[in-house]
Amino acid sequence: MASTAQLVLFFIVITLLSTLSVLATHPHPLDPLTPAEFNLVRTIISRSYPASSTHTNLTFQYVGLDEPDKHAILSWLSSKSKPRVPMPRRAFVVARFEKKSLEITVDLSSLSIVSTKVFKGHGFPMLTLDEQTTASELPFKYKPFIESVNEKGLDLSQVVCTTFTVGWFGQVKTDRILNIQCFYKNGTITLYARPLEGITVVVDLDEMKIVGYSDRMVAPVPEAEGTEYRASELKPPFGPELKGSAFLQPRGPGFEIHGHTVRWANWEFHIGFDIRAGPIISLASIYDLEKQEYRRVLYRGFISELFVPYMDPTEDWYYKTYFDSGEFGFGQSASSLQPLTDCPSNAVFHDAFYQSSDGNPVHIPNAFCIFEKYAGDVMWRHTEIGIPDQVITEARPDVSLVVRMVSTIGNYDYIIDWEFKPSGSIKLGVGLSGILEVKGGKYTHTDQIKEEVYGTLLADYTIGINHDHFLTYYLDLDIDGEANSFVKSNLEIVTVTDHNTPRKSYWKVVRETAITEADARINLGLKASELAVVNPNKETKPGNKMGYRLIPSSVSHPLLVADDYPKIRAAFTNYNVWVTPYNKSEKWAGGPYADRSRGDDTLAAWNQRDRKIENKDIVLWYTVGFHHVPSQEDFPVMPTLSGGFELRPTNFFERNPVLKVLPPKHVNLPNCTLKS
Ligand SMILES: *[C@@H]1O[C@H](CO)[C@@H](O)[C@H](O)[C@H]1NC(C)=O
Ligand SMILES: *[C@@H]1O[C@H](CO)[C@@H](O)[C@H](O)[C@H]1NC(C)=O
Ligand SMILES: *[C@@H]1O[C@H](CO)[C@@H](O)[C@H](O)[C@H]1NC(C)=O
Ligand SMILES: [Cu+2]
Repeated sequence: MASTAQLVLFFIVITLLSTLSVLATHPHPLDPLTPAEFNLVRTIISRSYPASSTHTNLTFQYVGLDEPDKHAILSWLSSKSKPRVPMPRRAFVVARFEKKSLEITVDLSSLSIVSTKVFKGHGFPMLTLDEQTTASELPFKYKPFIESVNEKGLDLSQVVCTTFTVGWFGQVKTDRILNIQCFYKNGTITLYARPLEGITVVVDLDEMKIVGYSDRMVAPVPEAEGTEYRASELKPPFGPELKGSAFLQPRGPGFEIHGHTVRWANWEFHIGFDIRAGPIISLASIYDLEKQEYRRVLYRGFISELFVPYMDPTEDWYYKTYFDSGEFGFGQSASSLQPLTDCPSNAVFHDAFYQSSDGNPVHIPNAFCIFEKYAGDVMWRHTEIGIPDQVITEARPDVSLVVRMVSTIGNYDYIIDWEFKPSGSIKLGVGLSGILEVKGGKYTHTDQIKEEVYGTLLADYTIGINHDHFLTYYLDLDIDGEANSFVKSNLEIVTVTDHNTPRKSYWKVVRETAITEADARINLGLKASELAVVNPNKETKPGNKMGYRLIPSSVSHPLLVADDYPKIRAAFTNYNVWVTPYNKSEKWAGGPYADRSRGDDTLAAWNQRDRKIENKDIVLWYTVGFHHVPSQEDFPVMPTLSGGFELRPTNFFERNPVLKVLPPKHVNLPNCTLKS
């Protein structure tokens, strides 16, 4: 048997070794925590909070990189010494212990806890998958639930239950509870299509026990028939037939990945991962062929929150107003991507890690894919027929680089793309797919419906409930430096009074620089204007301010009254665009503690300070929104509904940055002859 002293020594050696390997293999200060680092965090914290069989153990709700201050990263980047000296690494932990939320900062170099703070505000941390799994098993040992299932003639072994966050509806005291609803498999794997509608189990997560139960089930369980989506189980006829697709790169991929840094064409950026945010793109810079240097565009960007309110105010549905990122973890919900179907044949895959409730690292293989994309589009072209006896055509194919992650939050799948174009544009794509959250009803035809059902009858006894998806992006743009301004270029109609022209009107650009946060709260679609983040200290040769435009699409506004609780909690969706001064602690639009939050610590609340944002390090927040009226095509699995937006250079370059892209060389493909 080893003595205690030997064990301690062994422990120290092991930790030192893992620290060294961490430093040796992960030199970038924005790299996500490694499995070795997660283990260190767990070991260090368990010294102060040892596991016990008599009282509840500490649980790790969130563990992420406590990123160094921005100025420290920027000076690290500009340091001349190569290789650069690794920066100290810290982890930020949110733990639950004795019904309190603890914020613990761990220094991974000195192997110590730097600070511990008890969170005193409203709301609770992200739910872990482990506690959701444990909670969803509780009904199976709960007598009233078992009796309900038996009474209805259902087979308990075919029932599965999942967890639903409950929001906040004005309660003075909030407990850390969630709701459980159950579904009936028997003959389908599309469990969400077969709710035991009206049965709700309430679980207290800190006590891990059932504290409420109701059975209002009146409608039948929707049928299993027609809910299959696995190719192996579907019956003919099949079609339409697709011949498959391929993007051939006979000379191999055009990008390089070093650690977490990607270089492709004229772009360079860093890919991080966080249990809450999912993918984080940092330090995106583009090479300027004329200036012969990389110029920074984005310091850090990620999806900060995802608000999904359902539009059914009845007893078993009213609370369904999810914060998918802050409650369920967009990163925690990342799905392993399937080669050839989730990503094309030329994709390269990247793994990700997060921590489980007990602090152990969890591996997500193939959490990201990175690939060059050519969808047959044109980057730029012109045919010149104006010159006599000559026809000139120049065209270039549009190839881009995509970083993709898919987050499956229960029933829904979110396909998240970061697409980099050689022209300097960054396109942010959002695809919605997966299974609708449906409600069981008593109807088989719309003719029978005489009451409000809050959605669309999709199949027998199956109602797809109306809802929204709002994805709020955090975009810390650094347009050629940190000091930036937000400029609205309003297109205004001018009435011509000069009678020397037959024209009576035209539009002109009236530029307005936002001075404070209030000037940058924008609801899109009301006014013709171009929005840009510019560097007021940098201008092009002709004197235009260098900038990047926000080109929106999929804009929606929340359709709830101002004093409705979900609207108060999600007030960050009240505007499509906000701009705030950079503040390291303002990361989560829905507040750091989104579960059961009361809206007092959101982007909308910080923004009330109306801080100065002119010629400052600023953060742009943009919300991609969808109103979703379900339709029959969304059933049983929904064809991807796409949205997104673009960040596009505007006077950032002196001229078209892809002017000198050479046309691709001819490639001899087997069994392929080009006709000309
Ligand atoms: C705490 O964790 C330890 C070790 O992981 C385990 O044996 C013990 O049962 C846990 N305590 C409780 C109360 O769950
Ligand atoms: C389960 O499904 C089968 C058909 O797939 C049906 O015959 C059977 O009655 C179902 N059982 C229960 C208990 O609902
Ligand atoms: C940063 O943001 C937090 C949260 O809104 C706030 O408490 C803090 O005062 C801010 N810091 C500065 C320097 O504005
Ligand atoms: Cu939807």
